[in-house]
Amino acid sequence: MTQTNIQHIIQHGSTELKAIAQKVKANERISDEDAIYLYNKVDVATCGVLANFRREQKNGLNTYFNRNFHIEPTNVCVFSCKFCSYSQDYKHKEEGWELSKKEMLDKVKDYDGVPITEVHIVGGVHPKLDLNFFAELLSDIRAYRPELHIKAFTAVELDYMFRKAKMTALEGMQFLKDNGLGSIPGGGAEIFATEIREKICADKCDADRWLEIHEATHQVGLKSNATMLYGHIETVEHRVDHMKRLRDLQDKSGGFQTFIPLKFRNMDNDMDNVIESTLQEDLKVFAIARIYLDNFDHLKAYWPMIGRSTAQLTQSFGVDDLDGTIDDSTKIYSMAGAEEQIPVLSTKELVDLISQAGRIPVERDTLYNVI
Ligand code: V47
Ligand code: SF4
Repeated sequence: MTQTNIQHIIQHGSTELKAIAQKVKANERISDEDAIYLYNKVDVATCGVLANFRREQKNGLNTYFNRNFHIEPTNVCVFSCKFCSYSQDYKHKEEGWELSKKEMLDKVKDYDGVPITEVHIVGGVHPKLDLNFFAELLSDIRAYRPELHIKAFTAVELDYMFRKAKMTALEGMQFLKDNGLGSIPGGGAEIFATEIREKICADKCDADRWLEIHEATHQVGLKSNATMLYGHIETVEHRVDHMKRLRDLQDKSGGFQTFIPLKFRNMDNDMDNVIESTLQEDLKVFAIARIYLDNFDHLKAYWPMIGRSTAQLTQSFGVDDLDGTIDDSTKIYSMAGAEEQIPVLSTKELVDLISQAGRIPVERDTLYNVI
């Protein structure tokens, strides 16, 4: 079916579209101009056909999920990203929370006997919680449940910890790895272009530093993910530039596992005047990412943010990963107006959701080993 569809595009598309479709069919890389052409001139359904072809080349009919839970150590944050509905600055700490190491370890203990494989730890950048605090947290979790994979800390949190500890990115990553860190999530990337960062997240680490920390992560032998916050004030050129920088680093270091487009939500933040993207645009973002990022094995739709039915639909637009079963502590999205206000899906519900969309549910661990 996908063969027939792509052949149809090759026969009947515009000259530019034919050339793009031929590249996809031959498993070749598309250019930045090709990606911009797809955004500006090609309808969402056609982008979907091309993305699905690439998805099935890479992952067949499999859609991956994992069993994980989240810990958010604090929502106190020294930075002031305009899109963030979640952080409290340090002066207004009474509105914020801050968990002790014991409280976080107790959250891990709550999952005793539950077959989870990953804990995902991300939060605000607290001025008092330093590298040693988090290294101790990692080693406490590792000592308590050694087989649990710890995916923790965005490059933004790591940048702050390493600067305060006066360590290079490489030293810091090695230190955290030695203490039990298993991989790092993809947050904090937003949109790399300086002119956009200056407007939406001026005070946190810039693109070069984000990329440096991910490169160091890969150099010490750990994997990471990459995100892109889209659907606010960026242009399609900014999106392509963002993906280009990721694709270039991936060529060099090879440690990215998954790309995760994050749809901007406008509730209760300083960008509540920005209209959210349409479903068509969301699907195009996924599809073009799948086509463009030929050296990323996986494309993830984070279902708590976009909702269950859109998550089902994205599987026909390049997505092969729906993240996991997640408990309700993922406040960064619910506070910004995510579809799923209490994001809990049992493994059976997630499996059914994937099967209903005509895909094969495959449970994975963080490193995509099949369970
Ligand atoms: O960097 C904050 C985003 C990210 C809003 O690696 C918002 O597996 C939309 O990166 N609307 C942090 N998005 C979370 C993150 C993540 C999530 C799931 C899986 C993984 C992974 C990583 O949340 C931030 C920012 O881009 N965010 N506010 C908002 N209003
Ligand atoms: Fe802080 Fe992250 Fe929110 Fe930015 S997005 S203000 S770094 S918690």
